Amino acid sequence: MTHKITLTQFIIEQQRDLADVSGTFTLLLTNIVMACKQIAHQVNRGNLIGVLGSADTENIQGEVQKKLDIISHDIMVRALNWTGQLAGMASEEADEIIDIPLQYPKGKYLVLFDPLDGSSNIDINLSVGSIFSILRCDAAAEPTVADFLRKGSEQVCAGFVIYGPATMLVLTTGHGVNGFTLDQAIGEFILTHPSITIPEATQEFAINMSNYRHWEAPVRRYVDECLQGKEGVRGKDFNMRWIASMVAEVYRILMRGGVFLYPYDLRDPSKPGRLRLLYEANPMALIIEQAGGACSTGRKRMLDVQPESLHQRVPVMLGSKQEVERLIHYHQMS
Ligand code: AFP
Repeated sequence: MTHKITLTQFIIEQQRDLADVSGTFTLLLTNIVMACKQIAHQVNRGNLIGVLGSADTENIQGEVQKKLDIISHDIMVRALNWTGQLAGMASEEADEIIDIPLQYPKGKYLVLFDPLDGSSNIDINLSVGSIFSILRCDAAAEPTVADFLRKGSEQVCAGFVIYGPATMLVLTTGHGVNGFTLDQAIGEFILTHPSITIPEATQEFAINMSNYRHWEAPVRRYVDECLQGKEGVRGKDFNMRWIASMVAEVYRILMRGGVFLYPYDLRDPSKPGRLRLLYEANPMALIIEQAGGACSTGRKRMLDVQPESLHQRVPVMLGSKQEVERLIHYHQMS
């Protein structure tokens, strides 16, 4: 039987090659992954335990929260706040930053997360996921929001778990991207997709076409040219996908290439996009770049965007490098 490399073995072996990394980081990652296993269990049992449907509350985004949004948030906070590895947390489901309770020691990391991305799909049994981002925090006192408002290029780790037909973890610590499949029989994530790389070219784009009238001209031009197919300037036909679950779109792109767009939307200037910078766009941008792709707002490399608020939204274009570079070029020409 071939030796199965567990996530724990992988992390420890990878950390050996990195200077200045204590076991604290490995333990933190282990605890985040434990939380995701618990979320996977809740998602998988769904209606059997009455956790589907709306919680009849709203988050700071003004979006109706699903019961599983709140359950997943609580699981993540409870899995991490006691560990002594964190200085603080931030969640899509919490208006303010989450302090570490006084009875617990503090650590040198910040974790920012979307506990259940794509949750509008949970009631129709489509893939959803958890997204997380880890920053170092050397603040002596209690961290403030300012400690969280760091460029994506400062992340020390980014990952997501997709709760789909298989429960999979995709992870980067800045040294490539690796995929792990949850072996339900032993409750361990097993390395199944080492050194993931994204094809530079693609014939598949993902966008919510119903917003066409609200897009800026460069995005309309890009999509129009994809739709013109081989008779148009692109000289090839394109396929379209839209799952309305970013983790699923990003995973597909990591596996076979493609481009995902949630662009600037002219409807509400206060909401320059739907996706949130700190705990959706930035972790996905680090993963995509580490896999050889690109991620941009259309006008700026995502990892270079200076955050201005905790729940700030940004336009997102990510995936196969050639397509993102074409989109950037169209924005530059506009
Ligand atoms: P939810 O978590 O509210 O389902 O939003 C998911 C998401 O943030 C992202 O995962 C999808 O790509 C995008 O929204 C889907 O947006 P539309 O519903 O507007 O297509």
